[in-house]
Amino acid sequence: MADYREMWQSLDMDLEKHDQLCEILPQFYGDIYLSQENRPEAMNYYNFVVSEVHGLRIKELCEHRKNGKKVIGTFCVFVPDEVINAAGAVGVGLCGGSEFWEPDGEKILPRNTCPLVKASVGAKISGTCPYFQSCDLIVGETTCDGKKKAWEILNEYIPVHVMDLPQMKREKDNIHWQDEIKMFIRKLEKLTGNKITEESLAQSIKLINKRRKVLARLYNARKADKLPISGKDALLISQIAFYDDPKRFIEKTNELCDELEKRIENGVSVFKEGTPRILVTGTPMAIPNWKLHHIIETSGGAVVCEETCTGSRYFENLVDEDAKTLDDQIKALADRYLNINCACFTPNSGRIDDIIKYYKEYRADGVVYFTLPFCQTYATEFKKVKDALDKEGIPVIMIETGYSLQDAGQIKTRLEAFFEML
Ligand code: BJ8
Repeated sequence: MADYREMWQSLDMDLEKHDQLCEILPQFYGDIYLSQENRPEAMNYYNFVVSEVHGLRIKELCEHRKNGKKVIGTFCVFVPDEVINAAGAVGVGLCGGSEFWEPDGEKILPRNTCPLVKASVGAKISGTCPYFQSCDLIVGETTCDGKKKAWEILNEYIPVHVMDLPQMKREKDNIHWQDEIKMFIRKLEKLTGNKITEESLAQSIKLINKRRKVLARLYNARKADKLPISGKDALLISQIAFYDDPKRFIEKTNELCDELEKRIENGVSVFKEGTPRILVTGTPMAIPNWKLHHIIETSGGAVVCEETCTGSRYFENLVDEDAKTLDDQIKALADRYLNINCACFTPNSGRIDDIIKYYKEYRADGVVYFTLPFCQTYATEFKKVKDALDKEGIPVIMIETGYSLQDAGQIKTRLEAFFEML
């Protein structure tokens, strides 16, 4: 990597500690990703993005800021990127997926907090995440209790705007979410000095829909009998979508999809015939959390789809592009976003329907239900999901695991036994 120390210093980072993080990542990535055989050529772009994760992309963000653009950090797929983009700002996903940040998070949060929350807070207070350091504003949301309370603490370090996400999906909740989107628009207009117009919002809706479409195209390739790409690689691409420049991401991912579709035509697969096809469902996997996919794909399984926020929930359903007035566009945004089936909603039966639908569409053989420790909503929802899957005769196993690799052996043993049964 080029020398970015001056840039990191200007972002007020803890350079010594950050060096420790930079030492771990290449080895970790190499072991998990570069060890795979027969990867699509076009994965080189994503390898490059990861190798420059704290370099080139941060340099781009610094340049945007020099040119007067604002950088907005988000933690949840309910926060509408369309609004950020329409305000002429740049959005970056900030969820922490590394064990490295947990001890710092634990300095101010209870230990029995979800690792995603601990790592996200730890990334900020340790001054080792250049994305956090580049943000002018971060946007929280009222989803789980852990996140909700974390915003109050993070607000001591960086300005936070919280969107009040309803927990039910009635008409009045839709109206409430439209109001929240309006408040978010006003907040960003004030911060950026740019007015969000029907034109700018229409353009952004089209752009973000395009990103959804290319991810849907990628996932479509995973429905093939012969899998042209590993689940691990697909997960990485979804994770990168959260912080890469949207236009470039769309272009590069379309190139990759061209290659995948050719592979399907030619019957090229990255797995040997008969490998059990696995649908993963549950909590999001923030970069660089590749643990479960790696274990599955080195224990005799192949991940064909993720019903998660770093998977289908991020790209399914488009925003209606025909909405003309600002009010209609806001309504179209609320309609699309409130279709996301997160376990923080009650009831959340739409998620069960999605799991069954994807299980069939991707021709999966079994379901791995993933939950991060202390995520009560997803852990509790397992009962309802399992009952429904049992009724359908769909095999499911629950894996609750955090970021540490200590339990990897034990998970591997359980998964091997599960795959054998399929
Ligand atoms: S829409 S899944 S991104 S809230 S932080 S709820 S894992 S205890 S992330 Fe999420 Fe939005 Fe829902 Fe998706 Fe559990 Fe952890 Fe909370 Fe989490």
